[in-house]
Amino acid sequence: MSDLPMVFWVPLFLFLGFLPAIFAQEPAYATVVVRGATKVAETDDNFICATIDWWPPDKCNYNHCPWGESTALHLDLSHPFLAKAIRAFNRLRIRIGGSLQDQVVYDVGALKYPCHPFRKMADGLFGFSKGCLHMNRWDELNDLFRKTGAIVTFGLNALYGRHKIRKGVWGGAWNTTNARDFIKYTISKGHQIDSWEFGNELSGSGIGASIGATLYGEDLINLKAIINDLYKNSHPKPLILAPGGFFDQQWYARLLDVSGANTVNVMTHHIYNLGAGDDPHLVSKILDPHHLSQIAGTFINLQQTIQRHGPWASAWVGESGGAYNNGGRHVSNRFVNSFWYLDQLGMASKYKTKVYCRQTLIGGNYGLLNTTTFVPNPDYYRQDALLWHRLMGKGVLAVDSDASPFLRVYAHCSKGKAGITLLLINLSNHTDFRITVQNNMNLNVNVGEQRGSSFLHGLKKTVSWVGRKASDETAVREEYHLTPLDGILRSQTMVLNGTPLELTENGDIPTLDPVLVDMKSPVLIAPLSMAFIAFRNFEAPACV
Ligand SMILES: *[C@@H]1O[C@H](CO)[C@@H](O)[C@H](O)[C@H]1NC(C)=O
Ligand SMILES: *[C@@H]1O[C@H](CO)[C@@H](O)[C@H](O)[C@H]1NC(C)=O
Ligand SMILES: *[C@@H]1O[C@H](CO)[C@@H](O)[C@H](O)[C@H]1NC(C)=O
Ligand SMILES: CC(=O)N[C@H]1CO[C@H](CO)[C@@H](O)[C@@H]1O
Repeated sequence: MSDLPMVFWVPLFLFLGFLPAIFAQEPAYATVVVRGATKVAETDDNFICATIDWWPPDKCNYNHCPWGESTALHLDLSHPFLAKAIRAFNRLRIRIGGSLQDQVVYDVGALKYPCHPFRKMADGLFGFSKGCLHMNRWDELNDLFRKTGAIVTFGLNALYGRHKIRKGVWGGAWNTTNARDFIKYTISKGHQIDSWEFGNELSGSGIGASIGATLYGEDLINLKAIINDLYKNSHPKPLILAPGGFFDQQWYARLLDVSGANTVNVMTHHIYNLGAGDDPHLVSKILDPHHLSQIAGTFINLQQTIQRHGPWASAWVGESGGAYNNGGRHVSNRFVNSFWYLDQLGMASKYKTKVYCRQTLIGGNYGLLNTTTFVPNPDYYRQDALLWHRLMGKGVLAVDSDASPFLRVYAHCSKGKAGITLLLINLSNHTDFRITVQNNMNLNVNVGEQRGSSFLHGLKKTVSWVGRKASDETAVREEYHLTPLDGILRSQTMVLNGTPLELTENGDIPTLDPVLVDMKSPVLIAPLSMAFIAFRNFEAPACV
């Protein structure tokens, strides 16, 4: 290394610094082949979405009450970090919904209830009374959304006017009056709503309450008529989403059959594939490729159901928090959760999901922002949230790899520029992957290091290259490596290319800069790390 000029010492040091385990580990060589002509799916322009829930501060599980003042009725909308965090996405989707949404009444029109927040009620659904949304609070929420460019989905109260007919099953007609008055008010105020969702977790056997698919389908025909009437002068009209529950093949099929062509625009489903928030095995499930892949079956079955029963509809993940009952304490808001979240984003988009809503933007243990300080947790920056949003375009490409299942690989068209971006997730705790990336159209895009040649040699080439010709964008690729601070999986601080990500003194989101690496060197992925790798000059006709 002594022959390197001074100018190269800094990048070399950084490069070594963010791959701490590199000399200690056995490398594994792998080849990743991207099929640049084959688009397997396309997401919405705004794929990343986060939720705001309705839980009151006294919602507790496992002797812990992690919501605080973080939900739709309580959230401090004037907190400067909140607006900055939303605005940084330059169009974050926000879905307002959750378990209590079907017990929300809107303080508008002929409402007969006094406007009280949720209160503990032993025999209430989920242990709470009805709760009420004041219209001035609704206006304030919309002011925040307008000034931050958020794209809003709002979940309507599908239990309004119904009653319990037997344990866990609700019946009777949905009383449309309150929702209609609310939508009318919303339009009169000029609040822009991208989509109205009907009900929360009432599908199949339901969570707390369920409704038969036939009745639900009929309600959706009524809701469609209301939307068409109230928005008769608007083009396009807001979308209708349903049912915002757990996928149940028969129930979803029936819903599409009964509601009929073009009634439901989006079939939403929820994912909590890590189990209960107090499961002591959350971390091992997150790092287990077999466990992560199990949910693929749900994505595939949902696609088939839509193909057969409602090809006019698309699929969104309307809510997904990993672990249910508020998420896992010291897990869902830590670095390690990003392995799950990033992988979910990759898998969901590969299986034709248009939008993915993370539970939550703020609140519970799974918030992207800290509930009390509003400082971003690791997942906010992760692949999933901000980096994904900035780097991954909507075209999803076919990709093959000969690596072990512990290396997870996803390929997208780059966002807003030429070429492709790979997401690589290394779930192994001891294997460095050295990856040669190839284009099946042009098998020598990245020649990579010859197997067996020394890593230092490759590194030296890489570093000196950056120094000499960094302006030639086509001969370098951009790499964003994500690791936990001090190598601690449960760290709350995410490290990007060796630099811990922290808000600036003004509470602004830090810049997320790549390192530039010579195209000819292999891609190195350290154990238990993730990386986005952007290639500019990658011939991908599917992306044009
Ligand atoms: C529906 O709810 C409204 C109040 O929002 C109430 O005035 C009306 O009587 C209800 N309709 C039925 C059929 O219960
Ligand atoms: C939020 O941040 C505070 C201050 O850093 C910390 O003490 C607290 O544990 C964080 N909350 C969560 C749920 O991580
Ligand atoms: C990797 O994980 C296994 C099982 O979880 C553990 O036994 C082993 O010590 C770990 N290796 C390293 C290098 O951390
Ligand atoms: C090929 C490989 O690296 N396999 C290892 C991946 O990591 C897991 C757990 O960290 C090991 O059990 C595998 O042997």
